[in-house]
Amino acid sequence: MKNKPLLIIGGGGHAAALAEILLKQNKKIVGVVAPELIAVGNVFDGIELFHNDDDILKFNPQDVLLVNGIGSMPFKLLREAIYNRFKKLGYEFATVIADSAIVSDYSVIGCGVQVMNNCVVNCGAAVRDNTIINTSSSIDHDCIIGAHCHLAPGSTLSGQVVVENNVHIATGSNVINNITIGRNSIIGVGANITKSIPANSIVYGARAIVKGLESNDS
Ligand code: JB3
Repeated sequence: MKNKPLLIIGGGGHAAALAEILLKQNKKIVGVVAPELIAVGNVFDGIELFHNDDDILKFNPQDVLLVNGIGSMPFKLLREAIYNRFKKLGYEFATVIADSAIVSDYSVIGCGVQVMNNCVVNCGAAVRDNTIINTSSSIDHDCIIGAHCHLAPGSTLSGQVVVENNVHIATGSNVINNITIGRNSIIGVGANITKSIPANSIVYGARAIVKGLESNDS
């Protein structure tokens, strides 16, 4: 499965960062799928552009792997929706691990996970489906990161941290060991987390202040 040609969904900054990682690995990218290319630079030069997600259906699910190049920000549900739509249609998502990342042989990386440049995923850690471990983030031993999460650049998790599904950890946040961050929570930029966070919370400030979000549990 590993060497199938790739279709990148999305044409923005996140997709471009993924494309560069994949091109450096000599992966074959047969198309970018986006209403418009807004990434700066010419990383997509020479790659066919498809404007509509339905164009993906022209490809047999057995013949390609998809790369979810839609980024992930709080309250934005498109990335997960696209992942679920095409999984249901029988497509597989590539797991992307940058050459500059250090990922333990004793970690478990789920389907469609993206470990970007200069990350560390340590021994015993697990990262579930469609999660982004973004640039220079560090996940230490025995952490469990749920599905559809985004650890934004420079996030640092000590050992045995549990992050449930659909959590956004913003740039430069730090989480001490043995903490649980409940599902759907948002950890604001630069927050230092020293106590477990209930589901549906929003946390902000270097000295973490916790408030409840409207519960969006379905
Ligand atoms: O935090 C970091 C380091 N990066 C952020 C990333 C994780 O998420 C970044 O700052 C952005 O917040 C976001 O990156 P993304 O998704 O690349 O954002 P943007 O640069 O706005 O690009 C969005 C791309 O998705 C554009 O090419 C849009 O045309 C495309 N797009 C929008 N709706 C879509 C759809 N593409 C497809 N295939 N289908 C859609 O429905």
